[in-house]
Amino acid sequence: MSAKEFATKWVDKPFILTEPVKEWPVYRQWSTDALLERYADTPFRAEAVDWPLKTYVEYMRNNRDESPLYLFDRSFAEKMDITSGKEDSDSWWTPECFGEDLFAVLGDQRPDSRWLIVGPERSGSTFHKDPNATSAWNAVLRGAKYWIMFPSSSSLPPPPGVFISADQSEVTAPLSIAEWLIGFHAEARATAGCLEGICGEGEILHVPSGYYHLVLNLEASIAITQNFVPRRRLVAILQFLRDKPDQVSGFKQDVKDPYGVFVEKLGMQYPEVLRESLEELDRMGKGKKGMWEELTKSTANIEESEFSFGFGNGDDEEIP
Ligand SMILES: O=C(O)CCC(=O)C(=O)O
Ligand SMILES: [Fe+2]
Repeated sequence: MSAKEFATKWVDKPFILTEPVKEWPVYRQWSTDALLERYADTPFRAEAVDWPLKTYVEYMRNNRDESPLYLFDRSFAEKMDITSGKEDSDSWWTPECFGEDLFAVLGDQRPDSRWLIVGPERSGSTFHKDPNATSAWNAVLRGAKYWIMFPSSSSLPPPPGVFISADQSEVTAPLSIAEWLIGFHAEARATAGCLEGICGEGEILHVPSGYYHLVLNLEASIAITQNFVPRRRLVAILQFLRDKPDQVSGFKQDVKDPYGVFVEKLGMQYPEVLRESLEELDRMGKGKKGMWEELTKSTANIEESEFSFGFGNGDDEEIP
């Protein structure tokens, strides 16, 4: 897939790419045993605890928990002394089709954006939308993950068994993944908009901004995920940062005004992009048809989907 194809046809659609991850050094090299050889004593974050990898792997191999503790570490690259990029020394990279990540303009002020994820079978993530209206990719290096996803907009209900507060600030999925599957899976699969699939070893899944998703590891898995801001979703991210400051997350304490800082940095590197996006935001605020709708109405997503994603067609619609 080219960057242009992604931007014009796929930016709002989940998909799986089967090739790019197979080139990554971490795909060739990583297994639980290989990681243990090098990082046995390195602590990684697993929910509320920091455990040396050897402790976590022992737990992972021996637990019988219904909802196993999940290793989810945002500082793995620093801890493991590895880097992302296209140099020979780099261990992984973002596939080119995803294009520019506009949060990169924030430099070291960007919010948390990448995680190492390790867990046994039955572990996973309950329904949520990704932070700050960002998009994401999730690359499976070992194991396999089952995904079930739903688009969101203010005119669509949340997935079956999922509840959101009136201001949308809280997504509550009160059940474990197993309980949700027993109680709601059949209903969810029969609900319009439901998408599901298995992302296997060496594959990478695109999570468009605003999509609800639940993820279940079918086998013990090792994955890397990264969140990003594609050009075609910039207005949604700006709107989120501006209008939902209490829900903004992942920024360091000293970034007091994420929206202001992002606008300032974007303006320095991409003045034209910023101007167009702010004009569009302004138009959306006034409830007129705007450029965002113009830009996106030709995408396959809008043509083929019966859903509205709320791109600037009135102030009753809001971008997730
Ligand atoms: O459990 C997983 O691999 C999914 C992770 C995820 O959805 C996230 O990091 O936002
Ligand atoms: Fe997610």
